[in-house]
Amino acid sequence: MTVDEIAEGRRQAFYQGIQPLHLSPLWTVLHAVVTREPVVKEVPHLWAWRAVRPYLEEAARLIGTDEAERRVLVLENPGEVPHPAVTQTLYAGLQIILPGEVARTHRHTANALRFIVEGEGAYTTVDGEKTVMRRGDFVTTPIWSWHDHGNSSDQPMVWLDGLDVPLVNRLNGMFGDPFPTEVQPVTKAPDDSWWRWGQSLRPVGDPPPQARRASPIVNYRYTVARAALEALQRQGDLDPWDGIRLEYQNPVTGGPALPTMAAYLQLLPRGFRTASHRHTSGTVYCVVEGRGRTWAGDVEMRWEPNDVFVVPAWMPHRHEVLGDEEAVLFSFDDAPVQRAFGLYREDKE
Ligand code: GTQ
Repeated sequence: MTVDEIAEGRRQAFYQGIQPLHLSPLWTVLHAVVTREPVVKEVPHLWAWRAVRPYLEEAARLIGTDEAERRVLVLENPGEVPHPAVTQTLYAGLQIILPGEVARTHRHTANALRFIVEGEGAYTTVDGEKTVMRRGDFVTTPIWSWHDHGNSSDQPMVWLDGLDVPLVNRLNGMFGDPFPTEVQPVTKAPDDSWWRWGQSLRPVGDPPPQARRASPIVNYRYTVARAALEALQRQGDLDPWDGIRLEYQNPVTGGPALPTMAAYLQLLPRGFRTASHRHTSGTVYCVVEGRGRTWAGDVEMRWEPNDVFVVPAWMPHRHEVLGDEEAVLFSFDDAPVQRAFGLYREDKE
């Protein structure tokens, strides 16, 4: 035995000796713990609407909302993330609600957002404010707000749910409650929060609802956000990496719509190809209009309306619009959390 082998043998014996005391040597794993860059476990993936839609319908035949509470197909990242999760910190799912159904009232500490993919006329009520939703609307359900969904239209309705569930669970912060009744009482006028806060006007003497650090606005309408994109496109200001990308803003703080999640609506003109960049926030996209492809690392994802795809944190990505229409993409990410702790970084090529 060489001197080195003898030394290594003594070390191994030492490591085994300290194990029962629940101790371990840092020096054998230091380079795996403090890495030069993030080691990201989530992988790029696209859920094609065409493939998923029939299973939503089948789920609706198999189970009712009374039993399921929320009838959702979770978009599970194929990588090694703590499930259910679409990235290390974010959760995404497609929720279907049939005419006449109710998804009963509850609240939880996870923040939630919805982006309406199909249908028109179902509603969400958030803390007493009822909003009737249409395709492309962006709806917030902040931490600890009572919310229920119902469909009083004559067609199924489908939306994308985005929640910070993996993050909240990692932080041991999950609490949840059922409301005493299935449907909560509606105590406010329809879209009350939009009229109070969404018009660059604010009610005098109305204290800004800052406590939850979330936007007071329940429903940001697609028609409004789409018109803003259109106006900016006419102006011709195109960001090489993002085209025209608007963030849904908390009008009280100027910050993100939810404390942990930011949401965006983005227009990429006909034939546009973005430059490549990467950032420490992972992003979930939902295609609203047009078709195209996105490269994330080596993976090419071809998309069309209602497809959902995920670009992992810190992975270089770029978009290209195909066909003869412009493209509109909704997206959400965990950038607010990263920024809050000084962790956000972006790398532009
Ligand atoms: O609609 O309240 O996809 O509580 C996961 C958890 C949706 C909801 C989800 C939820 C909801």
